[in-house]
Amino acid sequence: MSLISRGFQRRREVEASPDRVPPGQYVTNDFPVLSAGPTPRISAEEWRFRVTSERGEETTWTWEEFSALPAEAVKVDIHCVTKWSKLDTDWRGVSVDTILKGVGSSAAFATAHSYGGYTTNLPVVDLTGGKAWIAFQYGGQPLAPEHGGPARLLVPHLYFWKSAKWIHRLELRDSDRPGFWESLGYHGYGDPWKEQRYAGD
Ligand SMILES: Nc1nc2c(c(=O)[nH]1)N[C@H]1C(S)=C(S)[C@@H](COP(=O)(O)O)O[C@H]1N2
Ligand SMILES: [Mo]
Repeated sequence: MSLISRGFQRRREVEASPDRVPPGQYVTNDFPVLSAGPTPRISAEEWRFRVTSERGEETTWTWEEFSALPAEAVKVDIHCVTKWSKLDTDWRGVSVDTILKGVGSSAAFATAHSYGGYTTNLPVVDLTGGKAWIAFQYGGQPLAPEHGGPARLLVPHLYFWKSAKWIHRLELRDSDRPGFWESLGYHGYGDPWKEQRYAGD
């Protein structure tokens, strides 16, 4: 019974917004947790976020300093390579533009490093221009540890594996370098509208 009604609901949502659901994706109302390892538990006191430039210069924010940065509400659709999409997710975060404002860099690539060792690579142009955030709230609540709290990268226009949970460092680089999933065969860029799931797609 519940299976049937859930199926109907899903189909209705997909039909209501075909322009918002990339090929091969289905809409879910759940918020699945996908983590390649255990959930790191990082307190606000020990949390640090740093940006390192291609010249090795380092900028570090404590939680207090990060919390003082201008933040914005973000409502976006997210798309996981395992084929679920979730529409109108509500976040609060600091734009990566804000983060990079004081950092002198002309690097073309970035690697996001997480507490726990996860990494993922992105072009800097996909992190700037209002396209990416360091998100610290979801649904009006502090971001739960399972979903990347205290703070995670949010890059909704790419598959969600690019949105590194428990982000610890943004490494700005002159050259691209595959991250964790990218080294294991996932696509280097990951555009859900082009179904760039695996290398070669
Ligand atoms: N640090 C870290 N970030 C990560 C992952 C991970 O395993 N570790 N998984 C990625 C993948 S594959 C997805 S789909 C999303 C899942 O985010 P969620 O658990 O909040 O749904 O986080 C991404 N960011
Ligand atoms: Mo994923």
